[in-house]
This record gives sequence, structure tokens and C-alpha cells, in this order.
Amino acid sequence: MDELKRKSLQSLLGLGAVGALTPAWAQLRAVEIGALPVNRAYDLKIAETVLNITGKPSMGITINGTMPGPVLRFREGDEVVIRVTNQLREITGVHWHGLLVPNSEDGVPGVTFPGIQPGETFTYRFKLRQSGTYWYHSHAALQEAAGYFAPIVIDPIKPDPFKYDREYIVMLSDWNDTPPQQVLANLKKVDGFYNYRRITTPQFLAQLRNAPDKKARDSIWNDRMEWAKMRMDPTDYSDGGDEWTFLMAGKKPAENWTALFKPGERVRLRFINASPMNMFDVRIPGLPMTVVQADGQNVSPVDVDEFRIGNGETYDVIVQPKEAKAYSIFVPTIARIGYALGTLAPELGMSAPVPDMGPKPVRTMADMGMAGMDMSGSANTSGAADASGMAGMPGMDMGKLAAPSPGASMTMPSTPADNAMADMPGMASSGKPASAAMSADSMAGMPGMSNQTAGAPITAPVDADGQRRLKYALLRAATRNADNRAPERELLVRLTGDMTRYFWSMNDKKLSNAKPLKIGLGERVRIKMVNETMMEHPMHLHGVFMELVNGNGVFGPRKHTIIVPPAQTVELDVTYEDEGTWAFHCHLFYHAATGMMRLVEVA
Ligand SMILES: [Cu+2]
Repeated sequence: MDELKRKSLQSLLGLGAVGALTPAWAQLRAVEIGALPVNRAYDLKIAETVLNITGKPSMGITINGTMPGPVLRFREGDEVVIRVTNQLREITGVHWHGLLVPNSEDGVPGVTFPGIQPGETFTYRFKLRQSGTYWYHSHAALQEAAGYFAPIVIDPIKPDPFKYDREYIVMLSDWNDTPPQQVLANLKKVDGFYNYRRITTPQFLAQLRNAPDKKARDSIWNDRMEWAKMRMDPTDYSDGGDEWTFLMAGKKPAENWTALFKPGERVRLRFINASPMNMFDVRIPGLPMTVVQADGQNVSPVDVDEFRIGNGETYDVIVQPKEAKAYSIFVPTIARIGYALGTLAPELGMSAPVPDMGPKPVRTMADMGMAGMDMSGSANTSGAADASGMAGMPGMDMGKLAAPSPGASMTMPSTPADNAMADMPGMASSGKPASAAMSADSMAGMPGMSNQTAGAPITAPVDADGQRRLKYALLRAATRNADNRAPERELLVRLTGDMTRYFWSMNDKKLSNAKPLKIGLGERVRIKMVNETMMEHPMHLHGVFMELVNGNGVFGPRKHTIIVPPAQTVELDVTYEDEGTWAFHCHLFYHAATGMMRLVEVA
């Protein structure tokens, strides 16, 4: 046990910290949301608590004694009151992730309010202007990574446009026995070791373009990929010692958290990625999922076998298990360093086979938008990645492409080719999946489906490995966005990283060195996010929904968190209706903590 950890535990014992409880909603037998009360007021106590996740005690921060904390179940339109008592030894603040609240209630200490002092109680009050699946977490210091988060469910006034018989929350998280302060220190330490290999993506692409021949290109590529393999996994800094555990409803895979169903029932699963440092690919082998909601907002249903969920995102899916058997809810991290696991079953004590995670994914030149390069010999990703990377690329031989690497290409940005895929008539209500064997060129030429009404079912195209994966281009808001004006202005936000020490930034500046971005109240602004790094960044904007520009026009999905894949550009439109200074940051915890955050002044 390292020094910091020992001290933490000693001081905790001295303070008489108690062991953790299990929240009612996350017992080993999952509690149905329908059984939880709908309230207008909640009292939350934030405290240090000794947790035992891995078999040895370590310090966590709990809400009302549990990790994750209690579900807040509300009703849309209600005026709610949440009293938060801070029993920590430092300032705290609770942020309601995805909720549209007045700036003073947004919970970011030092930005939207002074924060909650130790021993004090702060009362949040706001009216709920939305329904759906959300969550709440600390927005102070390094608290969130110690387990300080929990779900929010807001029942709609008008019933959702889909039916289900039961519903469960599936909250995903990660855990490390090492205290967050030490994890951060380790990241900074080890990253320095790899510094000499670190170059920015624009430099890298320029090097590839300028290489004299294929051999030189391959050499540059391979060298970079060695580095990228390490960096793809945001937690892969450890030479041993620090181990991550992946949790579903706060439970380890071996605990077999189980949600019950009766065969034939429609079950709504509300997935929330509360993980500080890991993104996941979610699948339930043998059970197709219909995505009906993204980030709390209803979308036109999309049938998929798998979806990627970034830190902070939520997805609601409907499944209909027809047989009286167990199904694994299998949730590997995108870097395949481990998985969270639970079971859907007709009775307790059942389990289903756990699939192999497959190989660790490898990035391809297509992922990097290097469409003009000779791709032969490189492992390839599938689906939209092919189309987006290769559309318009003359002479590209699709036949050379090898088997897909799982997970490397799920969530693609709104490149023109990506949009074109969403416009494919084959993906409309016919139920006939679009073929992944189609060439990118023929996809790009498809006529649009802009006349399609919201709500028509879509089937995700089949990737080369037979799996239908959700892509951002397939997300279509169930209702038209309120503001259909064209953007008046474009804001460029480059996602960047420092070359000499572990910190992440926006437009090359850490939060501490940067001026706030300015957006007018009611101004229609397009934000263009350009990822100049080799990692995904799940970007979260407070105070407004981002309307993703993905080819669906006024039906662009409303999201509070958007993954920007490496070397890709993602555009979104916003219209702020609440003034104040709002946070805009990467939801990878240590990215935000080291500077990948901006303030947005809305006035
Ligand atoms: Cu990031």
C-alpha cells in the first residue's frame, strides 16, 4: 500500500468513516425503476467512505452511503428541491449532467456558484424542463473518480413513443484502488517517459504525405501506431500495480448483477456511462437492441447489436428476450482492457456465457482520414469508418481490406460520407440491412431521405463481422429541433494535447491559461470540434443541448456529450436560452482535470 493510500485510510478511520451500503436500486437483483418512488425533494449526504471493491479496503466518496448513489426519480414539469450536505473535508458541488437548469444550479464550484463548504448544506431548486435518463456527479476537485455519481430518471408528462413492460438502470463505471491524486501523478510521470514519440496529428499526417514512398510511409505509420496502441487506452499508463475494475450498478462481473424479465416482455435498459476514464462497447449476445433514446432525448428507433457509449453519455434501449434463458450484458472497454458484466435472466442465479473480448483494436489509416494512402496490409475497421475515410478516394481497393478490428470505428463524426450513409434508402423502414460490402462511392451517391418522418425505424448497417453497430449518423431526433435557423457564426475548438507533460487542452491552452468562449443568448452558433490527438474525447457542454450536425437537418440528435474520434471533425449547433458562465470539457476525467476544459460565457 502506498503512502498516500495509507494516510487516507488512517485519516478515514480516525474520522470514524463507515463502510459502504448498497443502494436499493443496485442490489445484486436489479430493482425495477417502476418500484422506485417519484419525488420532488431529496436529501443527499456526501461523505468519505471505506469501500471494498477489489477485496481490500480503499477510500471512496459516497452519496447517502452508497456507490453509485441513490437514483433521483422525478417527473417532468415538477419544481424540485435537492439538499446536498457536504461531509467531506473540502468544497464540493453536484452537477446535474444533461439537465437544463439555471446557471446558479449547475453545480460547478468557482464557476456557477461558490461551492458547498465542508459541513454545509446547499439547496438546489429548479424546474424540470425535460424527461429521460440522466445522471449526477461531483464537479469539484478529483471527487468524481472516487465513486461520487448516481442516476437520474425523469418520467415524461406525455408517455414516450415506445412501449415496455419493465425498466432498469444500467450504470457503468470503473474503479481503481489508487486514490485519484496518485493516479494523476502516475499519468504525469509515465507520460514523460514516452514524450519523445509524441507528435501532433497534423504533424503526423504531414509526415505521411511527405514520405517519399510506401516503405517510408509504413515505417512512419508503424512507429506511430506503436505509440497509439498505448495511448488509445487512456488508463494504460501502468507498469503494474494499478488495476482497473469495471462495474455495472457498482458490481464486479463476478457478482453477477441480474435484471429479471418474463419471456416475451419488452425491457427498457437505461445505460449510463459514469466511468471516469473508460468508454465501452455494449452488447447482449443473442439479443438485438433497439436504441430509443440518446442522452435522455428520444430518437427514431435504431436496431443494433452493439453501441459505443462515451463517458457521460446515456443510451436507452429496448430488448425483448423471448426465451426463458440468461443473457449476458457484456460491456468491454473500447481498448479491451477489461469488461463490466451483468445478466438478464428469468430468475436469479442464472448466467450466460461471457464472450471473448477479441483483440485490442488497432487504428488504421482510414481512421485517421488518410484515405489516399495505400491501405494494403493494414488491419481495417468496418462500417462507417470505411465510408468516411475512403469516400471520394479514387482507386481504393476495398477488396484488400482485412477483417474488422472490433470497437475501433463505432462512433464516427459527421463527415460528408458519413452523412451520405445516413441518407441511404436501404436504412429506412424496409428492415433490410444495408450491406457493408457496398462501395463507399455508391453510398455517397445515394439520394437523401430528408422526407422521412421522425419515428420510422432504422436498422444499423451490418459490419463486415456481421454485427450491426450504432453510428452517430444513424441518430435522428424523434422530434424536430426548436431552432431551425442556420448558424450565424462558427466557433472552432481544436482538441489538443501537450507534448511535454501529461495535460490535455483546447486550442492549445489549458483552462487556466485560456479566456472564456463567448456566445450570445439566443445566438445560433456552430461549434466545430477538430480532434488533433490520437484519442477519442467525449466532449460535454453544460447548459444547452448540442444538436449534432449529422445529415439529419432539423432532426439532428440533441446531445449533452459527443465523442470526437481521433483526427476527426465533429460539428454541432447550439442556441443557448440560459445565460451565465458554463463549463465545456472532455468527460475523460483526467483530461478535464489537466486542462481540457473551457468556460463559455453566455450573455
Ligand atoms: Cu479527452
